[in-house]
Amino acid sequence: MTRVFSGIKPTGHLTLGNYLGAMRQWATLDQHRSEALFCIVDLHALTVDHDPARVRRLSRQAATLLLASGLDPALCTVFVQSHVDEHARLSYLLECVATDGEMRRMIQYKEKAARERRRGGSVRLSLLTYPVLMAADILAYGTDEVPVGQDQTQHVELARDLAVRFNQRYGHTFVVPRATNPPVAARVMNLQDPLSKMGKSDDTGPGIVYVLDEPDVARKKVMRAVTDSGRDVVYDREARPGVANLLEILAACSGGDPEALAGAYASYGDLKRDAAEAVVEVLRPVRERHRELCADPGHVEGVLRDGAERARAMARPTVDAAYRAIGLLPAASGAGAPVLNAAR
Ligand code: AQP
Repeated sequence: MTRVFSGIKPTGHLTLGNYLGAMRQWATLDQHRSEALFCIVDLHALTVDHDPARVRRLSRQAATLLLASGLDPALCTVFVQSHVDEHARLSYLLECVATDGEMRRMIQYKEKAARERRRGGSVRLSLLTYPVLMAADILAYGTDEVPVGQDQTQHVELARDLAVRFNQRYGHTFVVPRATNPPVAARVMNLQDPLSKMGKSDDTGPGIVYVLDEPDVARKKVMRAVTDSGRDVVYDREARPGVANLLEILAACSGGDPEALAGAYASYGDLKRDAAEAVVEVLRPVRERHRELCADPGHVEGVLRDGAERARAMARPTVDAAYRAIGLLPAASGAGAPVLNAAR
């Protein structure tokens, strides 16, 4: 059976981009057709300036939202990255396989490092090495497929490269994974700045629809989306990025095709109204289920506890094999363990 792994980082409130680009496909497709693991990758949230209490709160909220979006612990494994030591254990080995140049070429690193510098902050070393930890997240589970939005495709490519390099140098240890993207909305753009991705840790509040936005708030954000100077509704990502973004959002929410939908609209106003309603409707059941789950925090905790146990058992054999393959001496365990020959 295909093994699928993907994760979500508790760096902010989850957005429409996270939902359409990743979470929805995990719930409607991936958990049914594969052996799937979905992870709150909290260690990744420490790569930028963070408030510890907020990371804890957002981690709980992200876990609750994953379940609210339809992930079913009977069908898949939902857990928190820091609860499974194997991720960090493997990450160090992969740092010994990755190169400094590879890390500095990562687009997210360049963008986020520039943003930290603009804010007057310093860039954490972990921001540079985070794609290696992400590779460890993926490779520890023998993952075949990684369903992600387009922004994460480069990091999955790196995981592939590291798997291949490790296998060539030290013997076959890792499955070589590949990224999969959703057919539409693989890159939902900021409604106020349609040339930038809608990101949960961005500063432009009105351009970001959060999964937990009240319907009126979400509606207003879509109605105020920046469009373009033209008047006719055409689907052209290059020339009309604002309108193209609205068409893609509408298509993703209503099941249509952005190009075909463009022909059905005579004005931007009508398109915005329909896109706004479609967004509100697609998020409504998630918000409602989230409210119910918040009333039972013990349930979410139990899911995460069981998930971590299952994940540990799945990751350990591969990570142990990587430790042996790369040349590290296995730890002797208990009475009767072999005595090491000091001469070798
Ligand atoms: N705008 C987006 N459109 C489509 N997919 C998106 N994803 C994120 N933003 C969009 C996908 O959501 C999954 C989880 O993302 P993540 O938490 O790992 O972090 P990210 O990719 O860095 O997303 P953000 O929201 O932009 O976080 P910050 O602001 O902290 O960097 C991934 O599959 C991602 O592709």
